Amino acid sequence: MTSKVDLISVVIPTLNEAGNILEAVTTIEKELAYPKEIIVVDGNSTDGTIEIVKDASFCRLIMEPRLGYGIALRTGIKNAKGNIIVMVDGDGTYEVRHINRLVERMIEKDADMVLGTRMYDPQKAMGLMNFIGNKVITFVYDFFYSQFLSDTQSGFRAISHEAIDNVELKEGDMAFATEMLVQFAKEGYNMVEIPTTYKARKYGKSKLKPFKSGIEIFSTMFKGFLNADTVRTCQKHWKENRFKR
Ligand SMILES: Nc1nc2c(ncn2[C@@H]2O[C@H](COP(=O)(O)OP(=O)(O)OP(=O)(O)O)[C@@H](O)[C@H]2O)c(=O)[nH]1
Ligand SMILES: [Mg+2]
Repeated sequence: MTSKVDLISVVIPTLNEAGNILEAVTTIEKELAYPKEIIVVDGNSTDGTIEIVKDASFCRLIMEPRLGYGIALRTGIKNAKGNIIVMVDGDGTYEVRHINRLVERMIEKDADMVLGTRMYDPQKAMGLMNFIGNKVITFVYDFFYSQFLSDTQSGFRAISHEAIDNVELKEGDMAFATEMLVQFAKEGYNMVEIPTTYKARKYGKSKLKPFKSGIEIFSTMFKGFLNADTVRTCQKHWKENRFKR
């Protein structure tokens, strides 16, 4: 439960995002209306991302040479001082101007996590294969973990620091985002969504390897409910939380 804001730690993983990162961090610095720290976790970019972040004096740069989206986020979270963590990609695809809405909903709902869902985006900028993959993963996740999320692959989330410290997260790459949802459902943490938009990448390449990530995400979900008690526990938590959403 997060009922007040002391400090928000915005954690942004970057790997070769020189054409995207400055706009993302300056928008967050300007728009986020709460005490904040902006942490960029870079995986040894070679395209000038590091220099851009160093020049943006309001950012804290952490180097994480081990590759992987999950590893970068875990390192950022470990170094975060805020009671709320906002994670977002540094690739310019999320509407970071909506960051206050994530935090406001978190307080309003006393939530443990608020996700920005891209599924009600009128512009429909998400590629068809990513959209279908996301829908299938989300359907399986919601079914087994008793949730009603619409976009489990959203990387734009406000998270209670206390809650995330309380769960074990081991995934090193893209499945990290799903592992977090699995662990939060098991703990009975309250997760809600707000609509946000999705923009096509203007610079650089996606690091998502759909086949490898798909296998890792499905095995993360299946591993999670191998224990029959998990399904029952999640149903019980869902009933307890149903009026909070
Ligand atoms: N530090 C670090 N950051 C990474 C690594 N892999 C990806 N990232 C960053 O994590 C964010 C998400 O990666 P993306 O390549 O956008 O992957 P995605 O969002 O699943 O794919 P798209 O939907 O195509 O954008 C981006 O800001 C990347 O720069 C990594 O190994 N290390
Ligand atoms: Mg992305």
